[in-house]
Formats: sequence, structure tokens, C-alpha cells
Amino acid sequence: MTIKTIPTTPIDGQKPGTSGLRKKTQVFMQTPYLENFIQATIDAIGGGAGKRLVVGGDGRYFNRAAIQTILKMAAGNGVAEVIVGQGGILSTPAASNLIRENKTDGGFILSASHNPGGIDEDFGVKFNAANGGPAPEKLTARMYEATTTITEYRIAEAGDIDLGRIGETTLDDMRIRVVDPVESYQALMQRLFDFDAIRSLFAGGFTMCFDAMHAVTGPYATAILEGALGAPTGTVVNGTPLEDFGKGHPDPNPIWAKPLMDLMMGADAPDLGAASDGDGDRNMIVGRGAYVTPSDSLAILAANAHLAPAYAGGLAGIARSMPTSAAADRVAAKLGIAAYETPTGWKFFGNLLDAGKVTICGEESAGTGSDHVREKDGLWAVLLWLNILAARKQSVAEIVTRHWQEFGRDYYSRYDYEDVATDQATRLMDGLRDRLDGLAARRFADLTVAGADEFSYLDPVDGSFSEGQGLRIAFEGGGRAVFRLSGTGTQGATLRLYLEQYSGTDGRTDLDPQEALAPVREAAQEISDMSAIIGRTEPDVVT
Ligand code: VG1
Ligand code: CO
Repeated sequence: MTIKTIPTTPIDGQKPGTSGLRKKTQVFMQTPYLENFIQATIDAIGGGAGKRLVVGGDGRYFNRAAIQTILKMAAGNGVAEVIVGQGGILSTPAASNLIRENKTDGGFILSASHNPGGIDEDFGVKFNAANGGPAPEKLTARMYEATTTITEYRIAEAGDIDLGRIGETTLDDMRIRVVDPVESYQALMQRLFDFDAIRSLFAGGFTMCFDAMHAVTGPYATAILEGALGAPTGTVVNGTPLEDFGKGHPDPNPIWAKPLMDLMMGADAPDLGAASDGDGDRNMIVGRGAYVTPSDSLAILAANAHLAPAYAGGLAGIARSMPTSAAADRVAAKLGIAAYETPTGWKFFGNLLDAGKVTICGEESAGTGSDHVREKDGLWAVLLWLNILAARKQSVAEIVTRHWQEFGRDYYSRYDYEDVATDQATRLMDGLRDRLDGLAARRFADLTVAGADEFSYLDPVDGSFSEGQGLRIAFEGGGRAVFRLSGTGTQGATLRLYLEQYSGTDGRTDLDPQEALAPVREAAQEISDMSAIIGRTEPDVVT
């Protein structure tokens, strides 16, 4: 077979510090955009010779074509073996699991997560390392460097590989194993949870609606919930992955999963509603008439994890990203275990998990997971909830209310301002950063600032230091506002404002969250001079 070495020039694109690349699909489709990023990544891991990799994606438009290119480039770079999901399908957590189980050198995951898919929407490629987790900062720095210095890429000249059939084939000297995307993930879930108890729950008439949002979790949820656990057919809706996710945003939150929210708030609501995102690593949990914020979900899962077989021995520690509410910290304190606060993004949890310092991690953006893989895992969170519901024999609403009674409630909401002009977003952040030191003890709207700083993180495992991870302002009385710019958007800048207000253990826990957060919101908007700088205070998305 001929291996071609094709001259190329650096691509613009990868943001320094991100584990992957997210762009408009048509940008990826223009040779050699994808090729450059794949070659740069292979170069950054020390070349492909003899390596073993996992490849799969969330099924969005261009998924299969991109996988064919990656396979040919892997062969062109001397890779020894690639494990691919049948039809090119692998959820992010399932890919993480395959990397770990097969002890490969890492893997490519094709997804732009919760961003819409289609020829006019978004595509993405991420690289996960040998521990199954997103490329750590040291590697992302090398990847970025390689995208700026690349001069050529290598690709085998060959026909397309049949990804439809499970089994082994070869491309030149490279072995390709097409595997069932669900099988080993399902086996892992069966080891973690009490499937018998959950099966009895469903057999006893417990009802559920799982909205796969036409994304990758459909086949996983159908096999596990309706297959192994005996939930009635129709429990999983929108269960077939579509290239354009049915033209929706596969983002499991009350805005984009509105049909599910409406169902759960209505008279015919089942006992549990759940949804997952494009690549299957996020989750939304909603009980009958009771939406559970991701920050609360993390805390409640941590407080009850011992009810599931895998966590019966207790947790080593809990980690949350900085903008996530402090609810999980209160649980860690009660359990007498360590609580870690990391920058946004799953890659920061990897070292803590690898070192055995934490068992459960989570983010406010609907990501929760544990040491079973090195990614957040949507279906895992749903199964842990089911295991807890089966053991406690209470409703979601009851479990949440009792949690607040014991720990107090962390009212929480995130405001997203999308497609802000980059210079305006930078001006707002820079201006606020410059004023942080002088904010303490000053009053804004009805609140007094207790302290303000820019978050940075010293990794306790490898000593790496990450700066510029968000501006945080604490208020007297238990309120907090955090400002940060998104690293995953593909158009202009997305400004995120995270709002939080703790009720205390004797405060009211039944307020409307937006009402409870109004003082913090007003103070945050005033402090940042938002309306003058970006011309609005109304966000595009409130979650
Ligand atoms: C967002 C979320 C963050 C999450 C990241 C990737 O990042 O806020 O918590 O880890 O998406 O999630 P940002 O930089 O846009 O705020 V996913 O489901 O793309 O893997
Ligand atoms: Co995702």
C-alpha cells in the first residue's frame, strides 16, 4: 500500500489549553483541516509507530467520513491497532472505558458535544490519553505547538473500511477491530450498580422517560434501560442517533430539553425524567415536578453513593469545578472526606482520580462521573440515581427536599451571553480583573462584597499550575458570582455568569431560584458594568 506524505501549512484553530478542536463542520471538511489536527496530535504523542488507539464519535454529520480519514492517517503513521465502534459510534464515556479496558495509548473522540450537528453546524475532535481522560494540559500544549509548526501529514491510500460489521480487518499493517459500542460499557455498568434492585423497581411500576435527544446515548439507554433493566418499551425517546440530532441542541438542560421538562411538570409525569447530550457525557435529572440542578445532583449522588455496590465502601473524596455550587463540599465535610475545587473541564479531575484522591466528580454544566472511567458519564449518573431511588424507595422530590433540610440549599443558576463581540467580552473581563482588589467591603445593589479573586489551580498531584480560570466574587450572606469565558463556543465569545446563594440550614429552601438569586444577579451585573460594555443584561440561556 502507498503511504503518501503530503505537504501542509499550520492551521488556525485549536485554542491553547483545550483537549480538542471544535469548529464549523464545513471547516473540518476542507482538506487538510482535519488532517492537520490529527497529524499534529499524533506528532504530539510521539508519533504513531506501534501505537494502539480507540476511535469513535457521536454520529453527527461527517462522523463516518472523518473516521475513514483518521484510520488511513493512523495506518500512514504506523499505528499498530485501532478499535472502532460499529458504525463509527462511541459515546465519550464508552470510548474512555475502551481505552482503559484495552490499555490503548489513547483515542480520538469525534464530537462537538452539546453543540448542534449538521453540515452548517458544529463538528469536533478530542484526544483522550492512555488513562481514558481528556488530554492533560502538558499534552494539549504539545498538540497546540504541533498545529503551529506542522509541515506535512501522512496518509495511506486505500479504499474505505467497512465499519458496519463487527470483527477484525486490516489496513496495510494496521489491525482494525470493529466492536459493539455498547457491550463492554454495559458490562461495566452491571458491575457498578445493583441491576436486580433497579429491575424490581421497574417491575413494581416505576415509570421513567429518558430523552436521548437523537444523540449517541440512544443505543446505550435502550440496551440498558429497556433491555437489561426491563423498563417498558418507549421509556427511551428520541433514541436513534441522527446526523443533525433532529435539528435540536443535544444539550440536556431545561431550555433545550423542554419537551421533557414539560412532561415532567405536567399531570402525566413519570417518576423520573432524564436526558443526555450529543456525546453522552452529560445528564439531566428531573423528578415529577422537581428539576434537580446539576450541582445539587452531584451533592445528592455523593451523599447516597454508598447505596450502590461499587461505592458501598465509601468515597475517597469529591471534586467539583470552581463554578459548581458548594453543595458537594457540604457533603464532603459531613462525610469527613476531602473536597477539591478544580478549573472547568474534566481534564482536571483526571489526576485526582488516577491518584485515588477522589471517587466522584462533577460540574455545574450537567457533568457527573466517577473513577469508573476518566470522563463524565451521563448514563452512569442516571443509573446511580435509579439505584438510589430503588434503595431509598422515595421520590426524587422527597430525596432532594430532605437533602436541603439536612445541608441547606445552594440556589444556583447560570446565565449565558452568547455571541458577544470578542473585544467587548475581553473588555468586561479585563476591566473586572483590574478592579477585583478594590471590591472587598464595597456595596453593590443590596449586597456587600466579602472578597474577590481570580481563580487559579495548583494541581496537587503533578504540581502543574493553571491561571486565569474565572473571576469570583463572594458576597456577605452566602452569595457568589463567577464570571468566565467559555472555551467551547464556535462563534464570537460566550460569557458565562454563574450565580449562587446559600440558604443556610435554617433558611428557606422553597423559594423560586431566580427570586432567591436576584440580589446576587443585580450586584454582579452592576459590578461588571455589563450593560454598558456588552449592551445587555438579559442572557440568551438561563439554566
Ligand atoms: C463547557 C462547560 C464545562 C464542560 C465543557 C465540556 O465548557 O461549561 O463545564 O466541561 O463544556 O463539556 P465552557 O468552556 O464552554 O464553559 V462537553 O459535554 O463538551 O464534553
Ligand atoms: Co458532552
